[in-house]
Amino acid sequence: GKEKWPRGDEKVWKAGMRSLDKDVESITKSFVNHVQTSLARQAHNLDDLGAYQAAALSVRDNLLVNWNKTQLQYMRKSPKRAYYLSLEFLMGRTLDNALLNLGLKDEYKDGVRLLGFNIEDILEQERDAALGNGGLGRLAACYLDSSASQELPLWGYGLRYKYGIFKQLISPEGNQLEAPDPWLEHQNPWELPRLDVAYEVRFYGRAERLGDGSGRALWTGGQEVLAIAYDVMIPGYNTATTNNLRLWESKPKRGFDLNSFNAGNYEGALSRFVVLFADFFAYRTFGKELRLKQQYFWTAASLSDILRRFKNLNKPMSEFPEFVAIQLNDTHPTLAIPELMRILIDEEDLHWDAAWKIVTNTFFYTNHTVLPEALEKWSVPLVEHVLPRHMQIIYDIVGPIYFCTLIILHLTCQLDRTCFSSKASVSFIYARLCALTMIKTVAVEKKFPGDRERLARMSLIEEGQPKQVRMAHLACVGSRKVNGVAELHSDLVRTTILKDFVEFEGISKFGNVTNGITPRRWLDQCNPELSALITKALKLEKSVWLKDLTKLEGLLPFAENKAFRKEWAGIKQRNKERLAHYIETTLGLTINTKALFDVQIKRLHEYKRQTLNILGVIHRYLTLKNMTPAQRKKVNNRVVFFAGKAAPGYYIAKLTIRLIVNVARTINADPDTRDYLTLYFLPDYSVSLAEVLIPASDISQHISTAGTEASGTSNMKFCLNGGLLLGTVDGANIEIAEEVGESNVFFFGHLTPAVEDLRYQHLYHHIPIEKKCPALAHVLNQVSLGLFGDNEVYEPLLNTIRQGDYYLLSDDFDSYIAALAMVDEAYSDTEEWIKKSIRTTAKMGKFSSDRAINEYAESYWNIEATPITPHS
Ligand code: GL7
Repeated sequence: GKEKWPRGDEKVWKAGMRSLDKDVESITKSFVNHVQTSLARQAHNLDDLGAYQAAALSVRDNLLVNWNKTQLQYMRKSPKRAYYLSLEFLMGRTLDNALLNLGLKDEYKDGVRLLGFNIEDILEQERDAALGNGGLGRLAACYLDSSASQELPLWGYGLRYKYGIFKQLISPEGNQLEAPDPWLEHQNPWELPRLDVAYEVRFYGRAERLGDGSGRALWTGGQEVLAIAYDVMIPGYNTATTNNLRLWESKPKRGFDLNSFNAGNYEGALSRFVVLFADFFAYRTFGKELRLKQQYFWTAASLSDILRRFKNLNKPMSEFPEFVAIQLNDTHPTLAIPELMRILIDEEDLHWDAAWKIVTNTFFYTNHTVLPEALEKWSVPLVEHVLPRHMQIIYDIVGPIYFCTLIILHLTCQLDRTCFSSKASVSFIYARLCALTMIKTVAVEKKFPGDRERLARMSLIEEGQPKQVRMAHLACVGSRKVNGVAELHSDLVRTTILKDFVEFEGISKFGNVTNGITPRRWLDQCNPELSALITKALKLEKSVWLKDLTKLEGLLPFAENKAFRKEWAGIKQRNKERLAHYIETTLGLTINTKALFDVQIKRLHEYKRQTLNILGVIHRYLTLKNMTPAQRKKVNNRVVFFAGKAAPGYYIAKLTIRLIVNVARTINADPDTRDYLTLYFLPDYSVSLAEVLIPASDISQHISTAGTEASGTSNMKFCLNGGLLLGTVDGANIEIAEEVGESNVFFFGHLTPAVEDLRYQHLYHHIPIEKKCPALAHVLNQVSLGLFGDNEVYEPLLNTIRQGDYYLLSDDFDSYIAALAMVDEAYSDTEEWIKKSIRTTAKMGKFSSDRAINEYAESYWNIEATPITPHS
């Protein structure tokens, strides 16, 4: 029977419940209370950091009021829920966002002022939660904000890394140095340890098939660890809905490992897993086993948690996909597919086909890159070692395909020993030849008779030494639907990396959801003055347009209004001054704010072509040097900003940073040119730094080789803040141009379909760079000759262009320089420029992450908004 609750007298319970703070008085009371009882401090010894902690704890109390209501109502209404599995969540700071979403910004500002503090100083105390690398991790954070704001029942699942992405330091020579980011050093007020929510996760050991033809197996031995939950509250904007982000920490199962402890390896004995990999390519070069264990630890714990919640509903297992949708953010959580199969078959006693049906109706896979070097592959021996049962299951998924391949190739006698390691395995797979799934596989052969290459291409296992599991193929066959992150990228997914699967499974499985960004953080918070001006112009409540960003279109007529343009430009100017002030106080550098601000901020990567940008800057510098002083006076002043981290092992990317730093040193010191052109590399790029840089930009650069940047999301942030875009015809740039009109963006460079041919030409019909692109050759030579010091140091970087030029800098350089000139020309016409800026912001409605999350909810997950009633 069900226990009655609450225990005791309901009225007494209700009277004891905390309610939301609404006025300054209750806020100051709660603040002082936390100073006294949570921090054990007093008025006389409270600094800004302490004040931040007290403010954060009192805000957290408010979040928890809503969080509790939300979780209770989800439990009572039991709607279908979605789960967003992401190895990265790049949250940035929380306090300001929580205040905005709760609608308590002004009250807190007044409250802390009464107590002798300044809210801005308090906000500055918070460290970024930087549990991610770049766009993929920040996208996950924006989607959490939007899911709560759109009242969707969605939880995030991730890892509670002990260290965030490394802190980037730049040495005097211009080298990137990496320092750890122990972000949990001070207690983190935004998380709630759930020491009672714990699951066991196993690694290694032995998996033995039962040999009864059922496909079931027993997985025993090895090592077991515990996953412990930490919850992070995710408040929606202007709604009571407060969703959850559950992060897992690892703990040894029994006390701790005494052997390691005695050997002085205390840290190692505790949690080894929870370090962030500082690059989505990094796992290829080191720590592969650790990364595999991380991925499994996190997916296994998350699935256990999801299953426990589902079981509370008392529904038959077959209804699982009617209550649960699981989104795989890239292939990182793909082990969830064999893991759910394992649970359903080995623990829940389901038949293979019933289990496979559940799995393939539960998962959804988003691909975030088509770059071959970034597609995850796991070596078969490694998976066999760490996760022996999962390797069997993966083979059971591919088995029939394999079998067919072998039959087709008339090689049935040479059954691969590692593949079919036991008789039981062979008989199981053989049994399944007759099962339904097989009919499909046989259909490959029927549909494409004799197409051996196709079968090899489609296999989940890549031949070679060692064999490798292709995670994108596994994610694809195990999911209900697959999508890319911008129109062009989704097309590339359909026509390149998953082409065979499209032909086999039908195009309707392969969709697109163009990325989005949350306008709360990326406009209202980071650019409050612009937000206020927009509210005034639109004559709408801020809460209306911030939740329906297409309302920004109402700004279009204001482009023709001179007084409005003046206000608009004034805000841009003050944002430049804010950035200059920030740089002055943090780096001690003085920035010329009467100049065009040109910004490229993103991870350092050859495909993103920061090199093209810096070579363009050098070209500009050399041109200025050749001018007379009178000629120079006619040139637009330009300040170029770079920021971004390079993966610690990525030599060429680090060399690019070094070149930027040393070019900056030379040209910023040159009295001939420094009034017209200066250059800065801002160290330690982060979400918080982006929030100061983006509103100050006139032009931002998104100049990847066509077809390589899946979407990009900072491009949307700049444009939302009235910065214009200089870019290639790639990723979401294309859709931005579609919205704002091509006359409001600066496009250049070759298009995606040309890229393959150009690369072929580089290889087989090489034209020396002096002939092909003299302007670029000249720039390269100046670097080689030591104009920026560092003789010889840059040769490996320059040689990537002189030889092979995989990212096509020599093909795009001339049109890039021409596009920069067009920017100059357009910027000279100030009024026209401001019009472009206003029109750009006005047409950014499509790129709200609210739109994107609703597309996932409707067309993928089939979940519905579940409003939370504040009083219950
Ligand atoms: C990325 C893409 O490179 C980027 O273009 C995209 O905007 C982002 C979010 O979809 O995903 N893919 C990837 O692996 N990383 C990205 O930032 C790290």
